[in-house]
Amino acid sequence: MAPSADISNGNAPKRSLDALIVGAGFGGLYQLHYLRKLGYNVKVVDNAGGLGGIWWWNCYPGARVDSDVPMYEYSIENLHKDWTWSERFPSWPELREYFNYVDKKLDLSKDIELRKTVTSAEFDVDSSRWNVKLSTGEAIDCKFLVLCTGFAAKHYVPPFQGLDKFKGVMHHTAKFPQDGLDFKGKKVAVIGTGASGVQTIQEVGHEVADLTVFQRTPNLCLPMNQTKLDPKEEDRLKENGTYDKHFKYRRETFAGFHFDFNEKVGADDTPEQQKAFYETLWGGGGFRFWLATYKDLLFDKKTNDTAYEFWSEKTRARVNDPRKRDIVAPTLENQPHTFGTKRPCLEQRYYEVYNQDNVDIINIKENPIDTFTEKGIRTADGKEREFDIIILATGFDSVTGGLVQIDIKGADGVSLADKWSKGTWTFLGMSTANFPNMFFLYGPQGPTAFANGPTIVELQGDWIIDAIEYTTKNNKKTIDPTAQSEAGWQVPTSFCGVTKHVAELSDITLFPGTDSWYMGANIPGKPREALNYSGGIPRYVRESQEVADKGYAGFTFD
Ligand code: N01
Repeated sequence: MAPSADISNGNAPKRSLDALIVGAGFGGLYQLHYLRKLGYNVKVVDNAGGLGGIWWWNCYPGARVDSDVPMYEYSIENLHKDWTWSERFPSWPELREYFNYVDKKLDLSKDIELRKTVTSAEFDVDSSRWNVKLSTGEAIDCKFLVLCTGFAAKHYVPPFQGLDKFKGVMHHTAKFPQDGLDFKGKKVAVIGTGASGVQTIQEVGHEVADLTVFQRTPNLCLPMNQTKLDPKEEDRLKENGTYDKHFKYRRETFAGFHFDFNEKVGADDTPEQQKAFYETLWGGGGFRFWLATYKDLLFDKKTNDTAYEFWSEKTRARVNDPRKRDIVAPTLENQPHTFGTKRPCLEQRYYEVYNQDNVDIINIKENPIDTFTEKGIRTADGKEREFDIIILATGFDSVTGGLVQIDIKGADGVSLADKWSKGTWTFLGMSTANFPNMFFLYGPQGPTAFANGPTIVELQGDWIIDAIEYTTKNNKKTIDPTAQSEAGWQVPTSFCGVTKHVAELSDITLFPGTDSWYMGANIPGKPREALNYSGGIPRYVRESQEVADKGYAGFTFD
């Protein structure tokens, strides 16, 4: 369909599209490629200055992905054949290069518009189309709106007292300067010890004059076991079908990796056997100690305790100073939360950083931040520390924040933000009632945070593309889930064979006992709820496919 000559409110020409995709990360590019192949007139818009979604924004020192090669890449169009990673866990610059490679291979850029923010989208009942406005003043009307904004599109800055008083350099990790920062010889503070904080700390610790970490909750980090990859060996693995095998298998595992939970529960093994099993997982590196361990790790506190104790002993042995050791790696008696119910992150030399004399850590649960000052940060004990640079590694309004920050109004004129203000409602984690022809992936009530990104992006991506095709081929103007289907969005667990709703399912795990972004608990005032589908990818795919196979049961068509 050619652009129409209508004039929008901003006096810019109003364009008509079959589909507008928001976000140029893994999800958005996948949608663009396949919808375009099917003949749709489609564009991607993204507020970033380049491709890669979160990997355009996440350019803080040491940022790299926690999924090992070849998990964090597309499995489509033989893209892997002509691409070689240099490290087992790729860094952000290499991830960006990968996106540029994919762009060239699939000729994507001609349909991608960067540095444009979608500010609003309103469904027009008369035309059955979405009216979308961009930050540039442009307007677009489209039949389908596909939100590929990821789970971390809205960063979070806590309302610290005096925040605007600080005269030094201050950045959030997700808004880091694209041309970097010189940390050499500087007095630096890092607030937050999630994945972003841990990676920043271990990267800058050796070059700063002085580093102070403000930690509220210890991160139960796992060894990354980073290695350089040999291109010849990678070629061999591609040629002998290993990559293809991994790509197939990742669709069949709970979390979309090339490993899966063990068939055993913790109680099946003696303490000695447990220890030997844990050693193997630990040595394997990556998320194996989390997502390839006993299948009741996230259900049974007793099993969980054995994992925590193993982690604690391993980690405490690496930190020399007893005070710092107790802060970063508490013993089981003082454990901050059950293991794995808050996202562990992978580290390379994180714990050794605390053995440096120029690095200190403050437990802000005991000694909270009182106020930011012109020169630094004052804590509750009255001590003011001076800094040249403060890094806020304080996370995101995760999963829902990136969606509801866009002013999206559905068929009944109610905004998505209002609809989800007291809790999130979706069908299959990809659609929500009264927002016809609108789909989202890697969002709430899908496997999102419990899944390797590219795996679930391809699976949900295919489902959404099929739903769009079904609607189009059947000459329907709209597809919209019913309120009943979203109310009944069942989330059975593959562990216990019990069928429960999202919240009920979550209640049988150890997740609700932990304050984490998985539960929306990191943002003051945000409803506390299970934001992710915890039944695992195979079950999720089966259920979504059943809906499609039954002619999109649970959806209405107009
Ligand atoms: O954010 P986080 P992140 N006062 O929410 C602390 C993915 N990711 O950007 O734990 C003081 O995990 C907060 O403390 P607490 C990955 O999925 C992946 O690090 O709430 N501190 C916490 O320590 C990850 O899980 C990669 O008590 C405050 C930190 O800030 C997700 O993104 C790399 C505070 C926030 O940690 C988010 O990671 C980066 C306050 N008021 C990100 N508020 C890789 O793949 C919050 N904090 C490697």
